[in-house]
Amino acid sequence: MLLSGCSIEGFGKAFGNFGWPSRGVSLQAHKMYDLWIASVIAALIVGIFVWGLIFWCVIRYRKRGDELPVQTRFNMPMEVLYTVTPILIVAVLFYYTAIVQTDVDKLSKNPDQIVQVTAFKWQWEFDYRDGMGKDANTVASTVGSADVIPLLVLPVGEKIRFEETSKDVIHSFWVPEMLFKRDVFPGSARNVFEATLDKEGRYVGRCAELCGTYHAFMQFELVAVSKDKFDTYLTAKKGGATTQEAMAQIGFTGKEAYAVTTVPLNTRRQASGWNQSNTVAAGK
Ligand SMILES: [Cu+2]
Repeated sequence: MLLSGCSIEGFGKAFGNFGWPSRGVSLQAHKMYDLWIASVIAALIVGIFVWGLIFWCVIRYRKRGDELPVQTRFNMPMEVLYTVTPILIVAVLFYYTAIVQTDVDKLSKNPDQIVQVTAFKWQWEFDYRDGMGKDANTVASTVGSADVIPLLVLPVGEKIRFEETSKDVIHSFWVPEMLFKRDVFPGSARNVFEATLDKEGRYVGRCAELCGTYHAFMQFELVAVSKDKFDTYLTAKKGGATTQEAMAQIGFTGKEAYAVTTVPLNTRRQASGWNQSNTVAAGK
């Protein structure tokens, strides 16, 4: 009866989400979060039960004399218990993990939005596409630079298909608040995943695969907005507006037209650039 007032989310929040940043901002993230918290609860129950048994044994069977008890009593049932119990635990965890993973990896036939994520050393390009696959056309595009963090503006409540490709090495697309990352491969390997955002907001994104000297520069920002705002944004982009001009059209003006969750890292091009005659080598 006491437990009926609890929710997995409430329990997770009370304990700092057990290491996750939040419950996430997509439907897929919520499922992974719930699986994680439920697994922790199961682990705690097993843990408390085992600690109980240990302390009970320590007290109940403490030393009573110098005579050694029989060393093999109950050894067969114990061995069986030691084998069967972990298999059961793993089987249950595997079952729920498989369900959530299948769901997170599920691709639909008709996604509402298709965005191609192109990673390169050391920036991101986001292309809004008119269809699926590498032969579809780009209808609007945003590319980051050393001075401007690229924004990935997407609608909430719609199935978004992310198609990933890299121009050089392996990178990894990661929005911590989506509780999800996926490697971005060069060549013909095209990683695809789908997500449905359900919380408007601005979330930092990063490259999660060490890809070279300026790996840490590979940041972007996911801007989750309402469907109406997204349509306005995309129409403006299609009409030739810059990302910042299009952002202004949906109410993000001034500084808000740029990333708010992160800033470009200092390239120190002037201070430590190569091939410049009047500079000092880095480290001097
Ligand atoms: Cu990278």
